[in-house]
Amino acid sequence: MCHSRCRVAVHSENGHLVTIEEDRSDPRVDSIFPPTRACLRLRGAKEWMYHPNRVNFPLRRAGEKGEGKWERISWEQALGEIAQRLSEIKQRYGAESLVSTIGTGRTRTEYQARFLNLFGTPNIMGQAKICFTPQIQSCALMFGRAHRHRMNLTLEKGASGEPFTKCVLLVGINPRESTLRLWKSVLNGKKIGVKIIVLDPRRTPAAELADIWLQLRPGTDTALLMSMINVVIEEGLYDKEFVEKWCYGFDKLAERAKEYPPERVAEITWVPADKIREAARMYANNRPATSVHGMGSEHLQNCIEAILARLSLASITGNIDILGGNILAESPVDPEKLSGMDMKPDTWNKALGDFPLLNLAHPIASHAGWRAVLTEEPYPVKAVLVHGCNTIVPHENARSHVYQAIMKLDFISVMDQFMTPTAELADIVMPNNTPFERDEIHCVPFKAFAQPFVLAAPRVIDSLWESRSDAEVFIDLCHRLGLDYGANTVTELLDNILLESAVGMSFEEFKERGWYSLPLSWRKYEQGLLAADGALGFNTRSHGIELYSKYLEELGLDPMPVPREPPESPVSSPELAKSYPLVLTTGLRSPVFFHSQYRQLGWLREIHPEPVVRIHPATASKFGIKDGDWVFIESPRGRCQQRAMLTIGIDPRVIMAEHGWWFPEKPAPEHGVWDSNINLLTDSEPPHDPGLGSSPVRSLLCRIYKAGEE
Ligand SMILES: Nc1nc2c(c(=O)[nH]1)N[C@H]1C(S)=C(S)[C@@H](COP(=O)(O)OP(=O)(O)OC[C@H]3O[C@@H](n4cnc5c(=O)[nH]c(N)nc54)[C@H](O)[C@@H]3O)O[C@H]1N2
Ligand SMILES: Nc1nc2c(c(=O)[nH]1)N[C@H]1C(S)=C(S)[C@@H](COP(=O)(O)OP(=O)(O)OC[C@H]3O[C@@H](n4cnc5c(=O)[nH]c(N)nc54)[C@H](O)[C@@H]3O)O[C@H]1N2
Ligand SMILES: [Mo]
Repeated sequence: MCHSRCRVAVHSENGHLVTIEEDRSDPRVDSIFPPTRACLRLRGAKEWMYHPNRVNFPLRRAGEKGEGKWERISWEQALGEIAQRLSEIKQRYGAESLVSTIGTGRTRTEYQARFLNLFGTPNIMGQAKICFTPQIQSCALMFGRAHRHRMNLTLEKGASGEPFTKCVLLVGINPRESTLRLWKSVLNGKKIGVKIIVLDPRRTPAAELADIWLQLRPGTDTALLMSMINVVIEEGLYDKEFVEKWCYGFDKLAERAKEYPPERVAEITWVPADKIREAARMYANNRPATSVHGMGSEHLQNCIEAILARLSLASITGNIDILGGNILAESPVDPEKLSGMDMKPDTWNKALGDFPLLNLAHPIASHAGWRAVLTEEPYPVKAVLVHGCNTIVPHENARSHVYQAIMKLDFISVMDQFMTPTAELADIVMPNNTPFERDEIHCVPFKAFAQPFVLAAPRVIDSLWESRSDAEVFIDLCHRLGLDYGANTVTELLDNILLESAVGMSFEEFKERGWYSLPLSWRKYEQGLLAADGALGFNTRSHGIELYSKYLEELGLDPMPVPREPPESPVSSPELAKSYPLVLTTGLRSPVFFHSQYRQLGWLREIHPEPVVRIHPATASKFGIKDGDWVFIESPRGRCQQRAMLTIGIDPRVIMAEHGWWFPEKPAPEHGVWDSNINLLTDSEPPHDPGLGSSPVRSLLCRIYKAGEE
């Protein structure tokens, strides 16, 4: 019910799902995938599957677009019509005039990419630009390979009785809500004396546990991390031998870091200088240290810098690819086999948006796709296939950009389990089954973001009503369009992928085994296991860790992290700040929701019934707001309402609002999507991260007032 890939056991009886529980069946796997207790979302699984409002049959729009009138049709009609519309549009405008949206990974992304490749369009569109792709690409730039924290392993006691990892740096991540397995490891680590440093503007559960909590101003992560680098270098706390042998560009980085002494950075970030020093010393003196970041530092227009700064800090302290540090990842499955990513260069050259670091394996930026619909530049986009994305909720500038674009399209189909406000705007809606009703394997489909394991997730019951999986739809569409998908059934597809991978068995066999993992290894750079040519070192141009990126330099981008103010902030736009005096950050994860999902499940909704905006009591009293009041939050682009929660856990100059809100119980077709949707306030326009197209949804300006008093 999310993309965490937790390990649980699911039971059925007579074709009905009955229980979901901790999986204790195979102790051999426990150190690789510790069994997880069913999370709150999983406790809503039965209600989700058997919900009376699930979309059970294909539907065709019967009235005007967005009017909410539908007629039931057969799958034959639905897929026949989609195939026909797509061929017409391809003939008239070219294959690239088809765009497909993906949401965050839900195991189907790769099947969609394969279809689009075959159809001839490079335009798979999503939020990857602000979700993990910045991390994937930063790692690729510095190491030529992704790193993954393996804290479940490294926070356990080693043979000597000591934990492998001595210090954990958490940058803009709130694992208790978003990443349960990591949270479990952090709790374990705390018990055995691992030092914890947290960078977060909010007093999160992790900040509560932390030895040092750095409460920074949103959007200033790069400055803070550069200052930690400054201290580590100035005080000689870095790993000289490792730097000399394996890092490229240290002197240049040192020179840049000199510009960010703690006293100067204290003014930028609001974090006292002595705390910055203390954190830098704690991180450097407790080795091995591992670090991880979340969306706090990716949802920024300068996200690549923040991540490069974190990775630079990890590199100069010698914490790369060692047990207890940041381990470089490998994947048992060739991701190109999974997605069929053998796109022709002339197709790829047509990809929308000019962001050189969103490469082949990654989707185009959502705003680039929607802009092409609205402006028909650089070419017209006429059709959109929506799979796994409630687009008018998670995408920036939801109404004047995304909604307007959808209304202008010649054709849009949506596949979902529910009639979301996005599905309500479709020409054709297809009923999607849930993961309990389909055969799947779970692995991470991107080369630079590999995880060493594959999990089997066989179906527990047959698909309910007429629902189908996304993979089935893409295989069928290929047949109708005369394209060779490479498999006629989902089982055949999974067999092909598994047999060609290190797993080496059919899905039938694999599902009995349940999992496969490569053994972990470290210090691969000393063994010639990373560079493509087998040389010692890393898979980069210099064969070193590129603290100074030759590739960024070639692209005309800054080769090293440089702190840049968010485009909208009290510092960069003081005039605007006079009427929008508060810093707004958006998107805290809720344990009962996955983005815009599950709000129709009473079982979960009772726990989190309404959208909440966190406000400091001093700020609230200044604006005449009491705890529990509905307040308008307004930016220069729009406004929405959320309920005030007063907390001293944030700075009085900052407020934090939730994303993902619509109200399935409010009348169709809008379902209240314009009431509390924070993406009415975010911006789809430049400046974006020049390499990735990222937008600053964590750092904007806003004002607030009590609803009814505007
Ligand atoms: N239950 C649940 N789990 C999820 C999801 C979900 O919707 N529900 N979504 C999944 C997805 S797709 C993602 S991407 C992950 C995200 O996982 P996280 O990154 O943990 O997500 P958030 O809680 O949104 O943000 C993390 C922290 O960033 C802080 N923050 C805000 N602004 C800034 C800033 O400028 N700098 C820094 N350093 N911190 C800042 C916030 O206070 C928050 O505590 O969660 C995944 N897990
Ligand atoms: N302001 C702001 N905006 C944000 C964020 C933020 O923090 N702040 N977070 C961003 C991030 S990190 C992310 S990842 C995105 C998330 O954005 P999305 O992943 O697009 O999330 P949802 O809007 O929940 O859309 C998912 C839809 O897919 C449906 N669905 C679930 N499983 C399947 C499936 O297997 N197949 C199909 N066809 N449909 C399925 C669900 O019912 C739901 O309607 O949002 C981004 N937007
Ligand atoms: Mo995400």
